[in-house]
Amino acid sequence: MDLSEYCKSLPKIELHAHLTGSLSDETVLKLLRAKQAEGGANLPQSAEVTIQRGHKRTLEECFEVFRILHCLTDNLSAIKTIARDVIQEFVADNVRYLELRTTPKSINGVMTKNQYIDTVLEAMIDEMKLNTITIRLLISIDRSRGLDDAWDTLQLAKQYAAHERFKNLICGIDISGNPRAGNLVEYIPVLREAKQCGLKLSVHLAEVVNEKETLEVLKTELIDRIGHGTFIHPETGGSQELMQLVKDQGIPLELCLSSNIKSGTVKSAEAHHFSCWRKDKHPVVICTDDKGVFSTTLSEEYKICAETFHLKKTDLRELCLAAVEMTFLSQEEKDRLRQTILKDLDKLTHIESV
Ligand code: 6MZ
Repeated sequence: MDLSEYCKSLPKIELHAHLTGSLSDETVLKLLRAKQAEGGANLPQSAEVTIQRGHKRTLEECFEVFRILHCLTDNLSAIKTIARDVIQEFVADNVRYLELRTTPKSINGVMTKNQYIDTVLEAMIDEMKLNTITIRLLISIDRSRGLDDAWDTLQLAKQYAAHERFKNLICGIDISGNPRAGNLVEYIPVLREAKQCGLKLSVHLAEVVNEKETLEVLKTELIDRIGHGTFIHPETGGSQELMQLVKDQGIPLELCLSSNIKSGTVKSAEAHHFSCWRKDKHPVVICTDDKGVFSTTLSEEYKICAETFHLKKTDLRELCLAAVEMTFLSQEEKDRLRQTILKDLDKLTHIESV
C-alpha cells in the first residue's frame, strides 16, 4: 500500500474541525446554486473560498473567507446540508471519531442559536445511525464577538449539556476566532464557569505571537486541549516558561499543518512545531482545522506529517491510537473507541501482510 492509501485506510480521530471551515467545494457550489435559485446577487465564485495546494493567504484573508461562507450558510436548510456533507466527508476519509465545533449563530426572523445547534445535533444523530462514526460537538465562543456573546454561548452550552435528548453529544467549549481580535484574558471567568459546570475546554492559544495572553491563560490551569499552540515551544518563537506550563499540565496540542502553513503563521511543513513537541514525547493530535478552506483531508495531513518528519507506518498507527486518550469522551467511551481503533488497525496490518 502506498503512503496515500495507507493514510486513508488508517482509522482516524479528528479533534479540531470547524464546521463552516470544513465545507468542500461541492458543498459550497450546492449552497451557491441554492442562493442563485433564490435570486441572490453578487455571489462569490467557489474559487474565492478555497485555498488550493501551494497557495497561501494571510490569516486576515482567511477570516474574510469565513465571512463569505457565513453568508452562504444563513438559514437552517443550509446548516442541515453543511453538517451532513461535512460528516459524510469525514466518514469517507475513514474518520472513526469526530469532535466537530461550531459557533452558534442567530439571524432575526430566520434562525435562533438554539435552532442552529438543534439542526447540527440532529444531523449528527442521523449520520451516526447511518455510518460507523461517533461524533461529539464542541460549542465555539468567538473571541472577536465580545464577552456578552461568550456568556450567552456558555448558557447555551450548559442548557444543551443538561438536555434530555442531546446531553451526551455536547462535550465541551472551544474558544476560537481571529487571534488578533479581543483579549483571551478577559474570557477567563467564562472558562472558569464552564469548567465548574463539567464542560471540557479546548482553547486556540498562541496561534500568533502573544506571550502575555498565552501565559495568563495557561496559568489558570483550566485548559484541557490547546488549538495550534504555534508560539509556545521555545524553538518556534515561544519560551521556556510557556512550554513548561504546558508540559507540567500535560495539555495535548491539536496540530493543523496545512492551516498554519497556508495562513502563513508557520513558514513550511519542516518548520512546524509538530517536530519539537514530538521530540519531547508530548501528546499531539493531527487535525484539519478547516479542511474546506485549506483544501485538505485528515489523511492528507497524516501524509504530510509522515513525509516531512520521516514517520514510519508504525508511528502513524501510534498517532491514531494515542488520539483516543485526547478525546473529551468518558473513560468508558474511550475504552470502547480504543477497541474499535485497535480492531481496524489490526485489519489494516493484516491487509498489508498478505
Ligand atoms: C481561529 C478559527 C480558525 O464556527 O462558523 N475558526 N479560529 N483560528 C483559525 N485558524 C485558521 N479557523 C476557523 O466555523 C468557522 C469559524 O471557526 C473559527 C472562526 O471563528 C470561524 O469564523 P463555524 O462553524
